[in-house]
Amino acid sequence: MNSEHPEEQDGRPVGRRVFLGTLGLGALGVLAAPTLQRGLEDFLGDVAGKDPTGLTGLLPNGGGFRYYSVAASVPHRTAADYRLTIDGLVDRPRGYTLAELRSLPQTRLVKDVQCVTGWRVPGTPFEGVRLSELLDAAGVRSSAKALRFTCFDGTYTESLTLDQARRPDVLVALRMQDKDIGHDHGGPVRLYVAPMYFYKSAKWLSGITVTDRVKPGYWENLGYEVDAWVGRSNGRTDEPTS
Ligand SMILES: Nc1nc2c(c(=O)[nH]1)N[C@H]1C(S)=C(S)[C@@H](COP(=O)(O)O)O[C@H]1N2
Ligand SMILES: [Mo]
Repeated sequence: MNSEHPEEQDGRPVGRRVFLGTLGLGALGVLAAPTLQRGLEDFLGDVAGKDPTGLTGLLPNGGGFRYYSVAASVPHRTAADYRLTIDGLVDRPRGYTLAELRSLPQTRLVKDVQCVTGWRVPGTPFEGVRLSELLDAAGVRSSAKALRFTCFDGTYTESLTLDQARRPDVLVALRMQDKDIGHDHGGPVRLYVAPMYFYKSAKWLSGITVTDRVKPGYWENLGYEVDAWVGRSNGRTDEPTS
């Protein structure tokens, strides 16, 4: 067993809490997908960790990424019908089309992607609009403390504190791996929270609501940390490589 896979360590409290929480939901789709996926992921994780030759590029979802969705099916959105709404404790709530987001200044980051289950994709380029820029444009009120993110899969949610959201390495991402983000990776727009585990990077992003307190997101309600700093949360002790 690979010690990079914290969920496999017997008695690890977070993993067990997550597993029981998932069972408690009784939703077969939610339980089945990750469970069936795990065996393959262990294999892929080992390959990604030990074989630098690019073998993972030949596997489904090449480049080392695993496909994740807690929703059984997700509608497709294009430039014609995509909207991102910013509302809540702001002076100027509004919706953005994809063209409007593309017309704003774009920031490019190249960092490692790290899933909490152990797999990692080093040096992945993401590009998009700094979340801080959208917040400034919306005029965040003084009573605001946090953000709640919603997705057009209808199920997934995420959260950040306002301080976290204002970091320069947090993007509303339009491009990943130097391509427009495709549907499977959460396109046309996903969140990208570079310093945190990849579950914070909500796919199919459709709503940002400014709130007066943190409302834990989907995985956080099932036991994962709200402050998901890579290497400093979820029981991991290793440090990120960049
Ligand atoms: N809407 C949505 N966003 C999501 C998820 C999800 O299930 N639904 N899974 C999260 C997790 S746990 C990971 S590791 C990444 C996976 O992104 P990928 O499918 O592009 O590899 O998306 C994150 N964002
Ligand atoms: Mo993940």
